[in-house]
Amino acid sequence: MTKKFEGSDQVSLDLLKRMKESEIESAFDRYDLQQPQCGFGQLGLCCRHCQMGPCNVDPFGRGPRRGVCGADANTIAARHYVRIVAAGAAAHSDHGRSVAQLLIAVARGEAPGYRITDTKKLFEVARVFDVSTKDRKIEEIAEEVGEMALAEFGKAYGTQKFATRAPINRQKVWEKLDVTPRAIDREVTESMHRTGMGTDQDYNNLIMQACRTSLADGWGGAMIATELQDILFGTPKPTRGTANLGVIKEDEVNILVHGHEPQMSEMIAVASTDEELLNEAEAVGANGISVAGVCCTANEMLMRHGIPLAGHMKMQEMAIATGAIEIVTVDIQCVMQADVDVSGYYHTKMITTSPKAKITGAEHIEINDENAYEKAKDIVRMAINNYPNRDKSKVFIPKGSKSQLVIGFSHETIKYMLGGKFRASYRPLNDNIMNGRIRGVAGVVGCTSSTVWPDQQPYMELVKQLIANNILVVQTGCAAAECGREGMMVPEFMENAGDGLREVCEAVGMPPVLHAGSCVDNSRILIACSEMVKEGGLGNDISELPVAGACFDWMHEKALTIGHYFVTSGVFTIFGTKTPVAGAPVVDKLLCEGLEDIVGAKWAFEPDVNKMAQLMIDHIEKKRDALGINVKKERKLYDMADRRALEVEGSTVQAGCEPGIAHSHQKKD
Ligand code: SF4
Ligand code: MSK
Repeated sequence: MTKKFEGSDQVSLDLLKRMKESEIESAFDRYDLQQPQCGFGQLGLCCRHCQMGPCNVDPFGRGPRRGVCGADANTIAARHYVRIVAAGAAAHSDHGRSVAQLLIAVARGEAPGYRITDTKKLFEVARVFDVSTKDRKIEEIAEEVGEMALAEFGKAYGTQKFATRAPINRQKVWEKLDVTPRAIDREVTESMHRTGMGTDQDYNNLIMQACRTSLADGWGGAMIATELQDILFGTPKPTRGTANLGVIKEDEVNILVHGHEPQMSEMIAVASTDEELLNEAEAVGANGISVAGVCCTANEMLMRHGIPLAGHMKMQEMAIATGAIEIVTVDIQCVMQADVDVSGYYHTKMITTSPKAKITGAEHIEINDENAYEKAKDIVRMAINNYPNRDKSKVFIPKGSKSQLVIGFSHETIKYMLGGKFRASYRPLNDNIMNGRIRGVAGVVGCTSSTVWPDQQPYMELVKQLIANNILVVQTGCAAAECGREGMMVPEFMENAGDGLREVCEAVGMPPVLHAGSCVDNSRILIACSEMVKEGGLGNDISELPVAGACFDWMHEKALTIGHYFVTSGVFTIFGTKTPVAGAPVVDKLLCEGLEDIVGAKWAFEPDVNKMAQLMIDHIEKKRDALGINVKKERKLYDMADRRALEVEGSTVQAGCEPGIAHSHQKKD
């Protein structure tokens, strides 16, 4: 049975009820039908890496203690763990590769419809990649930056260039352990090789490869995705937006964009403003064309253009079940195959757009760098032509289900908001942490899943407890979407913060819960942590900062990879699920205790949200004690010499992006 808690997501509950009445199966139904799920799999003790298997190990010692090849529980569980991390790294990184390819195409003039938007960010990335900017055209610089980024995936020698943005002491930890990530593809390939039958059979060595591979994601592929997307589409800055299923318009042509890469959704958004198409929409009786996002595509579009967010991962079927969607257009990752079935109950058409992600039963219209705008127009036109097929008796958009939110807190924006336009700086944040108004910072990120019934809202509970304890919260991914649609990302929500945090939020005019982007954008949090170290006063490494990371409800492999790169970067990280290596207590102990002595941070797995919050609060206070900032003392002012002594590399860009595209487009009279 699904777990049941107290909660209040009435919108999702109403939609699920409606689906039940219409005999439409949801992921929650399928989750129940899957019970009981395989115990060996849940414990990480199932191996099918060769044809002598599948093998499993009985954790109670009543059955086999080894696989046919002799692999024991530790090896099987650690190999399983490494493969999850490798798969997550592959997903984020392949996304990053597409963005690098697009940047090159734009620079060469081969991608009509796209342009370079943020030249400041381009110059910053050029600096990290040692690309000369002197007396060169923007396109030349962009092409070389794109080529350099692409080389990070397959270069024969050397390590990830973005890893040099970490504090020097963190880089030294990685060098000592020999986990500084090499080429991204190499780390993923090597992980697959090592975890095959008969190769790496030492759980310590395997977990070190998980460290290396996860860093290739966080400080490699995912960071490439984030930074190059900012160059192309703009670095997010604070924008007002709306979220929840109420953003779907009863009287307009509705297009849902779902997936992860902004390439497709950006073009759909632009095409929806085309005057000719708006005329066509009017001709079929619609009052305009509305675009809304699901999953991380929603986060990307919301924070760059204020395009509304319909829902997060576990709401994708519900969004279609409003009956008011003409087209769902998807690219990669977190798209449920069942969306085709739900669409089939309505007039809704489902369109796949990436050659990497076709779905049986969906129509495929490939969007590539050269044809993007034309194909996006075709898709919008299909939606318009489908509008007259909408069955009004099936439409159900819950009333009042729309929240306001403020989004777009890139690490540059946070710096700018705190320090001001002319002296963007993390100094005020560090000072407020040192004087105790803010106790620390928590990243509450990651997935939502159908293992958590919508009448419970653990992310809300966790975030409320953290801000009440004066911990500033930064969010990404579906966790951000969940809290955003519940109205937690407006400045007024500071009423729920502790006195100190509220005072700072009032002074700066920002919410106590900051939306920093999609799941690849966790790399923004890595940079923010590095900047905090660079600013001085909070130790010389990320592992000394009073910060913690959390994901209550991880679903995709990417989330575990994110968790592991945060731990390997020095951040205590806690997931609200059972440990994925429960059947191998020795490996679990390495993750949840041993890693602290090795990389300076560790994992925790705690399904009780109250205990989870307390563990994060305790950790932050422990770090404050270690820094000596819980003891009242004379303030140490850092001068330039002190800062130079910290020897930390870091980004210095300020936020900047182009004006947003309106989310709903109505024909001008
Ligand atoms: Fe079984 Fe070993 Fe083959 Fe895994 S690798 S399936 S444990 S024989
Ligand atoms: S979409 S990876 S459910 S955050 Fe990025 Fe959400 Fe997790 Fe997918």
